[in-house]
Amino acid sequence: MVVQELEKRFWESYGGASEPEICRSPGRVNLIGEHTDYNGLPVLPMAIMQEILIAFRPREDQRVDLRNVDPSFPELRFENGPDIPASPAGEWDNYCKAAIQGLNKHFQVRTFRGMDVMVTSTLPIAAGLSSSSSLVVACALAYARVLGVRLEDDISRLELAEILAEAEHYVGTRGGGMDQAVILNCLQNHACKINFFPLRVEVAPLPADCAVVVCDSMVKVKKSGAALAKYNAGPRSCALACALVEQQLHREFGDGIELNRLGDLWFGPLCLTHAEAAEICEHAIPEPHVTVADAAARLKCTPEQVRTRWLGDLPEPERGFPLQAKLRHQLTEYRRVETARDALLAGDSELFGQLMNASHESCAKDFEISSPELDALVSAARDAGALGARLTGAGFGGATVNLVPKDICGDFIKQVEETYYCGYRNFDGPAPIFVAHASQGAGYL
Ligand code: NG1
Repeated sequence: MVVQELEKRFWESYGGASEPEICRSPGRVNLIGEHTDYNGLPVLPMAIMQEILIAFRPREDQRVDLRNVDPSFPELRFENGPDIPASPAGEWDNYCKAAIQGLNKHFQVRTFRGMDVMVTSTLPIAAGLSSSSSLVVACALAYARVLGVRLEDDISRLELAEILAEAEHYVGTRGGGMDQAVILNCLQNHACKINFFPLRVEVAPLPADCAVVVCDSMVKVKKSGAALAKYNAGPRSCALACALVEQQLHREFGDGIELNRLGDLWFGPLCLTHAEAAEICEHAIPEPHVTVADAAARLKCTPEQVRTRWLGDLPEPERGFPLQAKLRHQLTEYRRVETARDALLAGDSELFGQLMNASHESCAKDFEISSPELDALVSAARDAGALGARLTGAGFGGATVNLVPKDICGDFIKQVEETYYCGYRNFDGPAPIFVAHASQGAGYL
């Protein structure tokens, strides 16, 4: 139905003789492993049925014409070329520009072709369900077809995911590769455990006795807007923590060792155990807060260099950056993801739920990406019988993900509706809660 409507809207809008092709790209919900991907540490998300669909057709010229069935998205167009200038932050054509520029660079495109695009979506926006990466992937699939590049023959799904993770930095976020990887590689009824550098995906079945329930906190997080700086605080603090850990490694093992990202402690040539990595981190950052001046003194550079190399314009808290807690979240979340994968394989939903709960505490207290609304929603969900409840995605708002025994799912939804939506938010519309079903990866219809 949605597809027919999309085709109809494409014809009405663009006319022409040849039929458009259609591709789909799902959203995703992250079950566990938050803000770890950009450090090269694993994550465990699943793709969901809510999706973006694109009808597209190549054009004879270089123009890319973007229209959306939803009238709140303005019609936009741009010229394809070697260096596509970005639109102001927040414009939705940036996601398509990111995809096209990424593929142009990878395939060293010289003949820049345009396309007509009509978008429709069942994916809530700015709810932590990765609508932005889903749009990037959908646009990339459309443009790949225009270029004559065949998915899986000319480019593997893993390769495309890696290219698009990098390409999405075009919009200004310094995200990792979780979203593009799960959107392209997930399997129906499964979650994906994803490792990075190099990208590897393994699937694990979801518990048969539980439902994955997503609750939107109704606090929008537009990463193209103000939330961008909040999100980037994660990668920036971790980059500085990584530089301090690298210096500790130099002290212990000599100057030759490079630590490009925190994950290299375990996955690089160092291949440390969890206990060894934890000890190095403790020695590297022995106190809770590190000021720019402290960091400069330790890294033997100027405060300006600390800013240019690692922190950018991140505002300095009065007591300094809470790097010790940020690092603790990375170390503990990595172990939780590993155990959560084992719990899935063993069909142990209780354990999986406990790990989700512990992840939320760590995200809230150590990584500081929760909000009063997310905490209230998580606590309402636990009171209503969730085995596990946590924020999902970038944080600061957006959605929570909950593991709920199937036999209490109806009552769970009713109770969360009453406590959070009616009680806490004073909202009397239909509660934005849904049971998420794990979808297969993006592709052509
Ligand atoms: P969402 O929730 O889609 O904004 C972001 C990053 C992920 C990951 C998570 C936090 C992008 C495109 N996505 O996801 O890579 O870091 O936050 O775990 O930046």
